[in-house]
Amino acid sequence: MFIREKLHDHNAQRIAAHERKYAFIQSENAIPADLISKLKDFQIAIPSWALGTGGTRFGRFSGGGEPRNLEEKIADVGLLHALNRSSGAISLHIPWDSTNNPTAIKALAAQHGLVFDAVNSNTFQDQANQALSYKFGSLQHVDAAVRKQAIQHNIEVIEQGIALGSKSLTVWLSDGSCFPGQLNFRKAYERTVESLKEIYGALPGDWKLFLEYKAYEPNFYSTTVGDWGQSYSMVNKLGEKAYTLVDLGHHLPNANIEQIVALLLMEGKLGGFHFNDSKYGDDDLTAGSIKPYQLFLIFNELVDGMDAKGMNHAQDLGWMIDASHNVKDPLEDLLQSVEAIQMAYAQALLVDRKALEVARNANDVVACQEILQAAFRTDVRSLVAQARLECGGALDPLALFREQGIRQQLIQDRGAKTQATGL
Ligand code: AOS
Ligand code: ZN
Ligand code: ZN
Ligand code: ZN
Repeated sequence: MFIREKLHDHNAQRIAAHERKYAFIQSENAIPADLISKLKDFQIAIPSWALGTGGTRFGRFSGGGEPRNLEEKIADVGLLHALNRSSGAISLHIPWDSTNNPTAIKALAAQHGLVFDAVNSNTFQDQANQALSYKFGSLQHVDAAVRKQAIQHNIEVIEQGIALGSKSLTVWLSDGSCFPGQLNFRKAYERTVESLKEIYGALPGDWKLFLEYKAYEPNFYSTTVGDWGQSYSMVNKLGEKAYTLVDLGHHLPNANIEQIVALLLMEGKLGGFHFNDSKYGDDDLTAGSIKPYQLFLIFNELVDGMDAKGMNHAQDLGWMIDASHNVKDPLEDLLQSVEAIQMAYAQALLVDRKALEVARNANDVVACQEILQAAFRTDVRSLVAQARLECGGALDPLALFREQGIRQQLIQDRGAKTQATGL
């Protein structure tokens, strides 16, 4: 469906304007020599569950043309990647995306230039064919048989991931309690760690385990992996392949996420991200749509911390989006998220770190703020567009998506009432 020549025409129409903007930013700023190549290397994995309109407990409104199966989800991510050349990976959720033909699925992904990012397990729902219920938790459950079932599920997810060439498992647990007294916190913690140890034991040598934390929801009194401290203490007990995963929507209001990120990174236990944005809680809105300055400040810590450790920005952490909502075309939304993430990254690469350190050491608070905000207030869209152009992507992916009537074509091919699996 995606037509290469159309991309060529699209870029040809926009190239003169782009070159003006790109020349301007270069004349006005000291752009690090490797900034464009860093942007080109930076890939952001797309979660399979964000390809359909998301739901809330109040309802779900499909926009039509949503992927009906894993093959169509891969095609959607392939489309995004063809447009922006920055979405070269897909993150699957098992059992929503289970396959009994991993070889064919892997080959299909490769045709689109995609690899498989972290695989996600699911012990927060009961599946139709499931023997025991997760109503009162999974890895924390008081009944060893339920824990065993949840452990076994995670091991199966690892096996599916191995077959697809994935290299990490993301565990997010809804385990916790809704009312005071329901749970013995200490025992729930210990049972969870014991269960995680068994899962960890099934990880191949070159894999990572990401343990995601979340303050609340669906449990509203306590969550067993409720904050970065709980996740951090658990991953430390597991071993060197276990890391904490930060989902930007999983904190209590006003948490200083950039500081959390800096410290986890310093401790060598930051594994990766679920990018999204929020006003209130785990809102899963488009990255950068509510608090773009916070996103920039997070990237500022990432660049600083990764450089201090000599880490590879593109490869050494897991970069994923976790978003889902009701009111936008999911593919357009993902294009917006990817661009917002790239812009925050580009701005962080522009920070004059030497000057910042000098200002800090002189306690020149005003200069510190000026240095950070000078980078944040730079319009870096032409830098991100240049990186896309050099990779064979579109100068304006969203515009090309619309010009090509891609959603209309998807509705034609798949139907107006399709609904992708997910929440
Ligand atoms: C849930 O709130 C978490 O963000 C998880 O990452 C979850 O697995 C994902 O949202 C898919 O449901
Ligand atoms: Zn998440
Ligand atoms: Zn979440
Ligand atoms: Zn979220």
